[in-house]
Amino acid sequence: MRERLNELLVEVESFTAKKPEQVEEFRIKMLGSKGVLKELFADFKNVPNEHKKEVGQLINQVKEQAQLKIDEFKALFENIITVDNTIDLTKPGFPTTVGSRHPISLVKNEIIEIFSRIGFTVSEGPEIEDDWHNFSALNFPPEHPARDMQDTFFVESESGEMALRTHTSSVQVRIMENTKPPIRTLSPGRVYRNEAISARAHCFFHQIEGLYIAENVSFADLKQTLLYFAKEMFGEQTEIRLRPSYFPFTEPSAEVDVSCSVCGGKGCNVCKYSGFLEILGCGMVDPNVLENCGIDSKKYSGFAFGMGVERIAMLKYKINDLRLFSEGDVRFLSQFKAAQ
Ligand code: 2NM
Repeated sequence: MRERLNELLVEVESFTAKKPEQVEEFRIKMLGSKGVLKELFADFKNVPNEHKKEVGQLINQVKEQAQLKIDEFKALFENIITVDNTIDLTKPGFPTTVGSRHPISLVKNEIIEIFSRIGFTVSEGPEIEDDWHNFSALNFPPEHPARDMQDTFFVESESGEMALRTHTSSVQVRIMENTKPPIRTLSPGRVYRNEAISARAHCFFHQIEGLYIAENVSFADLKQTLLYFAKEMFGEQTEIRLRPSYFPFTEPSAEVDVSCSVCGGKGCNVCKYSGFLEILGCGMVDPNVLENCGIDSKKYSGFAFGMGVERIAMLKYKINDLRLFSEGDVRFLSQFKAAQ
């Protein structure tokens, strides 16, 4: 009988249930009116007197343990948390899965960090703009062919025709209108262009534009600032190259290339054997733009630059399709650094 009781004790202690039915089955088997314990109590009279005490204690132990198990699983299935000293409340919880930062955010934050070290602040503005802030103030006259450079999404509104901003220079117009120089600011944000979506083009992307306006700001200041940025972003060995270009809001204007960080400028398939990669556009702010925004162009001068965040992220992480940035595919996104 003692052997049978010890076996039962092991059975009770190892009992687990996945469904309430299993708990009921167990209760009937152990404590029911035709259950195992009923049988054992009935047999108890046959136990020799000298063993009665020991066997009696064992039977009670099996009964109590079985009842505890039943209570425990009943509580579990009814979602009741029983506080007893068999639960360690100081145990750490199950970890939740933490998401990762989007590569656009990672690169944007890195660029902001680099420029903040030389005194640039961050300014933001609306994504739906009027003609003045997106075009006219920036030296795009009504019929200027430069308006065709950017296929714009127009929006009808009660206050007239509005547009989804085609660049974040519109934010800088607002800053210039409201701030007395010196101005040193960075405008990150989403911009929109009416383009067919492909691996190389999208109808929206992210830009960071920089603006520095003070007395005696020169093209040399612009070049040195961009060289500092290129070295911080792509490594100390990085060189920059400026090519003449055209933008309506800057004169002179330039396109900036950095030496290819993959081949060190020797030529490879990433830089198409040119040794250089185009990363941004820049120039000296056109005096017309300064005057449009109420800044005295005889006293002040400034430089501005703009870059596509996707383009920098593609170079940095060797991504070959723009669409990956906006499709939300977790297989792509989870490869980037976890959020803190
Ligand atoms: C670029 C290239 C060159 C630019 C100009 C201005 C402003 F507001 F000062 F006129 N902001 N950003 C600029 C200049 C942007 O992006 C490729």
